[in-house]
Amino acid sequence: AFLCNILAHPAFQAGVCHTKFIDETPELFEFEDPRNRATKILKYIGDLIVNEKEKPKIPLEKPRIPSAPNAEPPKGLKQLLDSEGPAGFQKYVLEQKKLLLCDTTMRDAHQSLLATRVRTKDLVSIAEPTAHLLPDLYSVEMWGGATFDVAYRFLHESPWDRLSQLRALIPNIPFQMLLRGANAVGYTNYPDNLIRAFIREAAAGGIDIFRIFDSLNWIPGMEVALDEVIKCGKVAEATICYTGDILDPHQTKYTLQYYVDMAKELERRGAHILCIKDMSGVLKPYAAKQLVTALKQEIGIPVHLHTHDTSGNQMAALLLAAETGVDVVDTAIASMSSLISHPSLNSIVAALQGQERDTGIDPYSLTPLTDYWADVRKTYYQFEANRNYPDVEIYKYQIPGGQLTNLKRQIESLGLGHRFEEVKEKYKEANSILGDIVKVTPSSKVVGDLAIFMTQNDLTAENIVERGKRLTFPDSVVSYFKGMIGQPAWGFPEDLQEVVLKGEKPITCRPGELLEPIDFEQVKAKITKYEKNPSMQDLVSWCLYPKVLEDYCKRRQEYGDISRMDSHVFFLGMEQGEMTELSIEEGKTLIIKYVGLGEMNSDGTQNVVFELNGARREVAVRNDA
Ligand code: 3PY
Ligand code: ZN
Repeated sequence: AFLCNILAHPAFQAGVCHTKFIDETPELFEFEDPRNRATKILKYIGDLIVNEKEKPKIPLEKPRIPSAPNAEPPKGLKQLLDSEGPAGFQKYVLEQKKLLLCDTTMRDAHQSLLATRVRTKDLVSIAEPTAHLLPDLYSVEMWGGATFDVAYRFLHESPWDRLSQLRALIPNIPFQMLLRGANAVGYTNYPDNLIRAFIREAAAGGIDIFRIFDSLNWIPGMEVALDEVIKCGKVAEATICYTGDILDPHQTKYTLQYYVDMAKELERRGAHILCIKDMSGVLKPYAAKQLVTALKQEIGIPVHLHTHDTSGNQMAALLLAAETGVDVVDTAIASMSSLISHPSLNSIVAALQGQERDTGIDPYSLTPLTDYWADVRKTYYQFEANRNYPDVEIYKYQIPGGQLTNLKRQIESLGLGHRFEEVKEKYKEANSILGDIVKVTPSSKVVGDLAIFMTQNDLTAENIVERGKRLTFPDSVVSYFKGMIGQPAWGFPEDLQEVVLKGEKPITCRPGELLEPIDFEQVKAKITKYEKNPSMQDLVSWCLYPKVLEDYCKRRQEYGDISRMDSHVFFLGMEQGEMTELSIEEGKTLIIKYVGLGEMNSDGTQNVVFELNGARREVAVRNDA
């Protein structure tokens, strides 16, 4: 353990230790007794056993993990990108006849279908097979969006560890992340130096392609991120968020011309790739054809299409886009695809076999990945969005895939579950009151929060300005009207703005121009209570969400590192008589058997009896039931 501490010490890793390093670094001698670590882990499981009511309703078998050949995976576009840089990469993508694919299974697919809950352990288990079976992918989207804070908040693990573990196992496929422009991977604008630091750390950690968007399609909100990604020598995939319907003759705002103008501006600002981000799945197939045709005529950089299959129409959209020359499309492994996720990778590969845009991938070679994800998905059944049929109502409501599930949970937690249909109608109404804005994180949260607020307070488009004078609006709505997430293309509705802000003055510039730069040394001082030598990655995460990080650190002190625990144990605890294995470090594995519940103690705790590597162990946990 002492050696581990030396090897893990940031100073050692940075190569700045000297001959007195050991004498002058007392924390190297502070290693935890494995017995203590095991107790913390048993407490975590014991707590779930005593207090978690949601027990598995289906027998859970271990997922079938395909074995990967004992050899390096074939070289892929990651090698081309590293040797030729973004310009060479861009050229390759443009000159390709094949339709290139991004596999979103490790990020957006589970963000949409499973409330973002897939743990690093389950991603790592399939990483090597993915590298071997899909070496020709344009990218694997495996980071960013909501996965970053969910990892800390609900999975008790660090997204930076996820990045480094996956990077080591998938050395051949470019890694892609979703970055919300000046909102980074959060829900509000951050100071410029934090955005830059985040991007530098992500690039150094292994992200190759940054998909950058602004939740109001406001280009100044993407400016700093775009600049920093280009400076880091990585691929800047600048994004237009698709809203409305270009085929609608009454559309006056989100017209074909609006998107073409935005794309041209992004190209002018140095984007390497243009992404059409159809986060709600409202880009109808013939609109995709029209949009891609226009963009391929008007801009010279590759076009990447991202869409959700909520309506069931999006395989058609991808095929029409492929026919009109789209360069890359987003897809997910079949067992994690379709509905509010993305069209199936396996299906498009099969559809294009022998055709002009043949992807070169054998659809039957993907069965091991499909089986694995089908198995793993069962472990997450409690997070399933359970939307099991295509729904064209999405065209009417325009609610992004991930938000649809969240919104339902949010209103259920407010006791308004029975009024979901009403909230959906209010979402539409709230959007039009706000001036028909782009709806994607975090602007979609503004619309969602306003919709719930309107439902709770019986507000309508007609009475909101009058009645709103006496009401305090949700924080996200106030922040929106202050200009803190950027400026909507057609301005704020002034009467409502006045009512919401109650005398406060809104800003019209980039929030980053006004926010104080972060003093990282000062932040460091706050974290050392939990982490003696915080890395820049730790500091950046702390600045993005201080409260979430503090809770994460506290839980880490309480339970230790539980990231290697099997997922069904992590979420549900254990059944009586069940055994599980957990590796806590190289060569040290705990074999845990849950024996049964023990005595209630006078302090309100209850004993839980385990066998740990064959020996009886009891831990006392608080009984909150
Ligand atoms: C995110 O910002 O997390 C999204 O996936 C938006 O579509
Ligand atoms: Zn998406």
